[in-house]
Amino acid sequence: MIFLLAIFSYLLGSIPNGYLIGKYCFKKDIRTLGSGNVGSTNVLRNFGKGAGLATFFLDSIKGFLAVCIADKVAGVDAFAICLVCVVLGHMYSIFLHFKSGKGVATAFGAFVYIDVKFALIVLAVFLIVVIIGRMVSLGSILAAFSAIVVGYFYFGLGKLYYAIFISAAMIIYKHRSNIKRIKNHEESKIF
Ligand code: NKO
Repeated sequence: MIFLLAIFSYLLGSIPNGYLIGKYCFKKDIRTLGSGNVGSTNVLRNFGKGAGLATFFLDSIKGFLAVCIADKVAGVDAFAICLVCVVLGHMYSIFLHFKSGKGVATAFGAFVYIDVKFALIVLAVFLIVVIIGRMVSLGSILAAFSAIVVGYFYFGLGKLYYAIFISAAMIIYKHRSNIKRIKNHEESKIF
């Protein structure tokens, strides 16, 4: 059962909302624009607020739904695994030749289901960094880092924490081109 839920989560995560919105609403391939990322920041950058918000909402829903369904069907062990799978699906989509998003909105949606207070702490870190640093990527990287630190104190060592750790570490890894740009003072400032 857990295996089926994991596959389902990966496929759900693979749905490339940002790419689909670009293709069907704007007749453009988001992967060829801006940072080339299919995430909501790049969609907002290129197609405006409505498209960016829709992408954020739909990408978050994928994370929320994957852990919610896994929890209802099979409990905490399943939803820890499905958290990693839905984020992996978003990052390495089977529909986009395994090159897609950075996992931020999808992990956030899953965090909201797992624990709203924990999600709000991570969101606060994201917002503070974005307001001060004026870079969404830096906000995402430090929010992911905060999830690793805060998650340890909040949930303690266990399957759920390991899943949060792996998801957040993957998010940071997926931002490596952003990290290079930040170091070279070349990262785009809002947005
Ligand atoms: O195009 O490379 P880019 O500059 O687009 O994009 C960098 C960006 C990629 O991520 C996204 C999704 C942005 C979502 C923004 C709203 C997020 C609000 C919640 C943040 C909570 C962070 C959770 C971290 C989970 C470990 O970074």
